[in-house]
Amino acid sequence: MSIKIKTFASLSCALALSFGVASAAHAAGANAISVKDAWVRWLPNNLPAAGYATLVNASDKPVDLVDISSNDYGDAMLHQTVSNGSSQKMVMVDKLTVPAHGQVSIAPGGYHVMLEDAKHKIAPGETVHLTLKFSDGETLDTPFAVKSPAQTK
Ligand SMILES: [Cu+2]
Repeated sequence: MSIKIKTFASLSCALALSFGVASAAHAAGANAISVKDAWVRWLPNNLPAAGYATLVNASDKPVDLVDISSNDYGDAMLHQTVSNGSSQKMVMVDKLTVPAHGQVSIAPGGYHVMLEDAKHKIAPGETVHLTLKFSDGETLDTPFAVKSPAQTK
């Protein structure tokens, strides 16, 4: 009798597991956020690069970009350039809200993704990947086109 109960318990466990996988797959098919015009301004001599993109929210709720990571760079952080009188400085940004049915641009002069400590040689013309994590649980592995400063003029 006790063996029978054990078998039943592990079967329901397996069912719960497969349901979990199915609902995760469903959520991934209904992403609220999409990314367009993703590119990186590359600089020579291992200088930090800057990533830019436009985030589009198709849902009726605001969604925050809460984390950025990359297999191509040791460090990926969201920064904002702010004017301080005649000078400019960069500040760390914890989260960036993409408004409901709206979009936000990570663009030169405003926000940028600071990319430091490249893990391998990266050159213009290549593609790097940034993993963007959002407050609704979405994770987007996003290709960014690497461009030289001359290509972005
Ligand atoms: Cu920066």
